[in-house]
Amino acid sequence: MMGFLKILFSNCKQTHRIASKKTLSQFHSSSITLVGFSSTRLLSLKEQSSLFDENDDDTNDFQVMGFPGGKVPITSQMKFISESSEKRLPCYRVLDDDGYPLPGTIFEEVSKELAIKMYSSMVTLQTMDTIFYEAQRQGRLSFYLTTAGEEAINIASAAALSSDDFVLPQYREVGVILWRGYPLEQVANQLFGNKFDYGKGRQMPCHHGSNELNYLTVSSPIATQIPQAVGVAYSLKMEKKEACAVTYFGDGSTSEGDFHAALNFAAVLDAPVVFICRNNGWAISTPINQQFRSDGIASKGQAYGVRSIRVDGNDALATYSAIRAARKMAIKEQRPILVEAMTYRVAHHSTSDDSTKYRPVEEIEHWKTAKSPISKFRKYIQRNGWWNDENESELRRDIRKQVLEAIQAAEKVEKPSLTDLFTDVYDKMPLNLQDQEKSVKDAVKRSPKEYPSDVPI
Ligand SMILES: Cc1ncc(C[n+]2csc(CCOP(=O)(O)OP(=O)(O)O)c2C)c(N)n1
Ligand SMILES: [Mg+2]
Repeated sequence: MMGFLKILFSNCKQTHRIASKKTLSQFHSSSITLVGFSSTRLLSLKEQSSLFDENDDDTNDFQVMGFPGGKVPITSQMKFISESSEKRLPCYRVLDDDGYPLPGTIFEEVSKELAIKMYSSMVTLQTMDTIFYEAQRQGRLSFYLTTAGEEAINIASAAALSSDDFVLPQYREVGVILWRGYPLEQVANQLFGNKFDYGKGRQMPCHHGSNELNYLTVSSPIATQIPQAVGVAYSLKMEKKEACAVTYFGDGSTSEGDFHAALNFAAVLDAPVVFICRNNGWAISTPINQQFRSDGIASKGQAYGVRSIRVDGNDALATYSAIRAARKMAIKEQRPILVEAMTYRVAHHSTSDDSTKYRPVEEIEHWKTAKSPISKFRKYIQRNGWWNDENESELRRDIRKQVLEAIQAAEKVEKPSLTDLFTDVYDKMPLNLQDQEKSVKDAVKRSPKEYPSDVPI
């Protein structure tokens, strides 16, 4: 190995001395021999000119070398890049746990009106989650997933976006669609899969979506939305729109190849997309140290050429400020931005999970109480004189009533018809689907007791 490096380095000197007298093609072949690339490799004109840059090492002999992709400093030292930096990436925070701004912090000011809207929406999300979770435990819903502990990421990020931006969510961001105007009644219709559900009962509960609100329907397979968001962003770029694509995903999703392909595509296409990773520490029962050995997610951005930030996702003001800045850069500079929002999933993964089986109850309690994003933001608005205990009880009473009414109404609505299973994919239903529809309906007629009586045929 050392012998090979020696040859490589001495070749480098030789090449440099004769480079200025050579033609472009001759220069290519000597450089390519030097770095061990195949001489048949095709180079773009841009790459060729960087290879043929006579100023490469004019000033400092042998210190800089033009390779495909740009100039690289040359070193005689064999030095491996460390697998980790000494210090972990810092996490941007505005408010301390008591809701006081940190000394010297710079953040986007929010008006009283916006702050109250953000706070009320976080409480709505929390109240709604509690009631729907209980409804599932009572057997009224088949499945539910809460956003508990992640209310600030949901609401503050949504508040920082414009309604023209396209959102491609995972499943723990119902607060984003609520912020955009999706009514509580519609949340309930989707959960019960009734005939008013936009998806006509064909998706699992918690798979919300709305064309009107530029919120693409949640997909169950993890991470598929991430490369799709890059495609959406690229189309916005081609249409020269003043908008970006925003995609949400969890820490676990970054173990999928889709995450990596998406970051790379976004970087090389200069796509205006904001990647928001909710690093909540867990992918169901798998902790983050079994997902990756890097310093979280933000550190990966640089490897792909994507500007990145780590932010305290339990701090509504920090999240709002970071996403506002990210959106602005994504659109103005036409580039992707990666935001890693640090948080903790306070609830079980879903109603199919019991998280006390794999993590200490005290840890959950600590995040639920001392680190609650809702309490922190409440302290801030209360200190500003924008909120008081009376407002609080009135808000909670009112939201509870609205959610209960939405549940009761949605539960009574008829289910979508069996025919809806076969529609909406093709403009004209193909013969094989017509056959399948007939065979399902015949089966129901033959054994009516085997089929739910509340689904119209
Ligand atoms: C391709 C794929 N693999 C596995 C699953 C099962 N699954 C559903 S959620 C989940 C964990 C995802 O964790 P993370 O992305 O961190 O999101 P969080 O639930 O923590 O918000 C897994 C493995 C899936 N839905 N799709
Ligand atoms: Mg997670």
